[in-house]
Amino acid sequence: MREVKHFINGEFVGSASGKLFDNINPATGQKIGIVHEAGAPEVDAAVTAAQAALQGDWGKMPLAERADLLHKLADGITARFDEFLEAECLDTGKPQKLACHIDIPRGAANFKVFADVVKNVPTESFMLDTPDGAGALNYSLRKPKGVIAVISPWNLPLLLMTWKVGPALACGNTVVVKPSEETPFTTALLGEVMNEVGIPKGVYNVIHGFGPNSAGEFLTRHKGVDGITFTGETGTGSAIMKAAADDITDISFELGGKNPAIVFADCDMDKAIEGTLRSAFANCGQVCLGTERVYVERPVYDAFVSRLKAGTENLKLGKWDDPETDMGPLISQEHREKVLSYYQKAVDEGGTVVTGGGTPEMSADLAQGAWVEPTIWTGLSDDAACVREEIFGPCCHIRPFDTEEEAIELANSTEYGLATAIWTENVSRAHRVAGRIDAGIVWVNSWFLRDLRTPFGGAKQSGIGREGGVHSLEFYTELKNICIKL
Ligand code: NAD
Ligand code: 6OD
Repeated sequence: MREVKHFINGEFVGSASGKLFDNINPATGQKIGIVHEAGAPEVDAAVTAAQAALQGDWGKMPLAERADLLHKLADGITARFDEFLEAECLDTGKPQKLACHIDIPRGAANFKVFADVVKNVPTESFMLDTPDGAGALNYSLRKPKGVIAVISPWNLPLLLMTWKVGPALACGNTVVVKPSEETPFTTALLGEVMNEVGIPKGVYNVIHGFGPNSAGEFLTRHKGVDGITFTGETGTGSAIMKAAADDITDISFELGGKNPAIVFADCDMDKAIEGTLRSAFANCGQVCLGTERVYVERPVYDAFVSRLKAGTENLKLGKWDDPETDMGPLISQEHREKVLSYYQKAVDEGGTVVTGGGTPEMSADLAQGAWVEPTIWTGLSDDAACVREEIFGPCCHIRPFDTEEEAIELANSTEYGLATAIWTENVSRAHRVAGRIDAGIVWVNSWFLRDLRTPFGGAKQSGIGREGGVHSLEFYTELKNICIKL
């Protein structure tokens, strides 16, 4: 049984109130830890420590030294790879097959990539003519924004948290992180590595708890916070935006999606099936970039449905440490209820269940877990709830289309705009269609293939701003122009 405390000013501390909550393994339903819940005093202590660190060694540290430390931090995560892997898999139930290729390596890489980006980004300069002929030189400097509040979700806990902490620290900021209440382990473990590699006290702080009227809300409303970067549901983004409005605090949001895949008849069907199996079912469908709507050109529609069904029925559900496991449980019983309510709605709305649609039989030790079957539907109307609303479970709806124009219209007919996958071997079509999709990311013949130098974020209700590569600097630094009259 783990006890998870806050990490404030380089030390693990409990809550003054003594408030605790349970941490549950979603695969078994068993309690695996107790977590301290932060109240306003702990949030205040964390923000104060982060402010002080900006004035101390961290604020004065040369960039090259800071970047070296972030490389050491990444190496420190890798050195404790198995501990991070186990912690992440116990918290989420996700299979090690996934976490050891995505969550943990990316958790480390996020520090190295941004340390290198920050060292190599130039700023602009302009010469201005002046009436006296002497001119003026303008140049820009990037300064850290200050204390960054990082609020992260449970689906890829370490990856998504470090995706924000990496650039924040690389730019010289300090952070207060509020991980999801469902997945506190790896964020806490990272505190140990921060101390091991010598990151100064107060640079990385963690407070645990919930959202409304708890650690999350206290943090977003704290006057010492200079920027809020958030990944999570669109509705939560709206609540945080309201909290941020009071002090005009800057925000960066990565929110929900209802992502389409478009499968053209000229695709390589093997690639399209393999890619869609991953995009619909990886992480038990709990990836914001995941595919929940699949549009397939009519000549290959039947073949696609039947091959995706066969692939889905081959997925092995099981324990995280079984190397054969393809899919774990959902994150919680509460989320399971939500996903199962959509499974019911699909039937009520006249959909055909191609496969799945219910709960699987699991062995006795997993019987209390948050398991659902990977599910495919056909035959739903375009305005059905399961076609419009983000479910965030292992399910997708497949619908035929006849023309490229129709496919683009269907793909764009959503209030979200995060990601789209296009499957075609026709290179002209790939460019043409990709250019017309209203989303932050379009993959052609792939999915979740990430180059961390590229802009990442969502259009419409899927987010505000872009992070990744130099784009992260727009949020994590304050750009200052200096004008020198010569
Ligand atoms: P969530 O919005 O419920 O919670 C995210 C975080 O916000 C948690 O730490 C939570 O405690 C906190 N929170 C909740 N209410 C808050 C409030 N009022 N004030 C401050 N903090 C608050 O999201 P989730 O259920 O953890 O994650 C799933 C969602 O995240 C899905 O909608 C998914 O699409 C989205 N997501 C988006 C991206 C992206 O890059 N666009 C990535 C991953 C997940
Ligand atoms: O790969 C990333 O950088 C990233 N932010 C992925 C988001 C996945 C959402 O679940």
